[in-house]
Amino acid sequence: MSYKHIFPILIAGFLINCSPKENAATDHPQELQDSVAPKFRNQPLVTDMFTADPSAHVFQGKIYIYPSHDVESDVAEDDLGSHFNMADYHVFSMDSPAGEVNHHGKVLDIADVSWADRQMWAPDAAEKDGAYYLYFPAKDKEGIFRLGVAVGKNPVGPFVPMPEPIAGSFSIDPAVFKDDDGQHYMYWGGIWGGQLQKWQTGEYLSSGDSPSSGEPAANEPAIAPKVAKLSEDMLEFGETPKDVLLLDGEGKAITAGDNERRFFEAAWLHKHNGTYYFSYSTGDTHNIAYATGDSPYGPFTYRGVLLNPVQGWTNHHSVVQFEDQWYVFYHDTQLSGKTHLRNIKVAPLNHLPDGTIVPVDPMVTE
Ligand code: FUB
Repeated sequence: MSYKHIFPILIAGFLINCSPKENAATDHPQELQDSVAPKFRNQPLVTDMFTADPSAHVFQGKIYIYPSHDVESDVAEDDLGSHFNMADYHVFSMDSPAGEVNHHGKVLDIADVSWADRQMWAPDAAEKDGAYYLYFPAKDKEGIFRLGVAVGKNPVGPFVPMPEPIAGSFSIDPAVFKDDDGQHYMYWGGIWGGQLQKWQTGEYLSSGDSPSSGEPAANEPAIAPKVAKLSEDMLEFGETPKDVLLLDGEGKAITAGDNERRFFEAAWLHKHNGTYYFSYSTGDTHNIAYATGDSPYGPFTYRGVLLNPVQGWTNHHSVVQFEDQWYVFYHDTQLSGKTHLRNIKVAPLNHLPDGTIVPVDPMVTE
């Protein structure tokens, strides 16, 4: 991903891009500045630290959130997201989406993960038979992203990491879906800084320094995210990973040049009324898009945008049902204005009778 160049963000972008005369914010009275400043529809859930990539689940009747823990570090900003240099995970819970947010503290530190070297990116969690599993990406000592798993006795950890990454794992952003029959599936992958394009032969191939080098030609099928059943013990892939096929409305593969719709990172799966919804970030076009299918393996047909671009380059979400209402958890950069220092938020999400989703607009535009 190219996290260096902050997306010219909605109305904030308007301010930045204005002519000097229009942009003379200090010349304007406060009311006028307020009228053109970004208006956030929702407020940060956590304000005393930076949090991102919120994976939310209902365990034991409560909402648990597993986010990335964004930090400032001495690593220089680059187009591969090296400055997203996170080193631990914290867990949060809420009795309801409108309730107080409880911080359960640090549950895993990179110092305790023997194989991991840096960049603990977007995690997820799952429950099976009363045990809890925290899945996370990190770069190994060779600078290659792998997926790790850590095990806990309750949703708030602490989590004890396995000594090796999941065998055969690669790239970033693991998301775990439990189907109605109890089978867990992992979805993952991310192009550019997430390295998925380097694995197209099944082996890691350095594809050059540009974040997008190694991508197919614009008219070829886009790089596919991955899916695999998890093993019975939740610690391994239970099968050879498969491609998740994303199709357009005519049954054709979405192409690499279709930046508004092609997969970039941040996979998530939820099931509503028997339909599987695969949602994901389109990266450099900043949408959270969704596609539907009849099987957890897909193929999934593109249906639209679930969450419009947020303030900040990255867009990353999770979708969860609490009681009778669905919610989208997401992040933006309201607190910092910096693309690598994000804050998590939540908004209601609504499915229509025809199976489409009403897009959530994170900004108030009217
Ligand atoms: O938080 C680091 C990375 O930023 C995540 O892994 C991506 O999905 C993006 O949100």
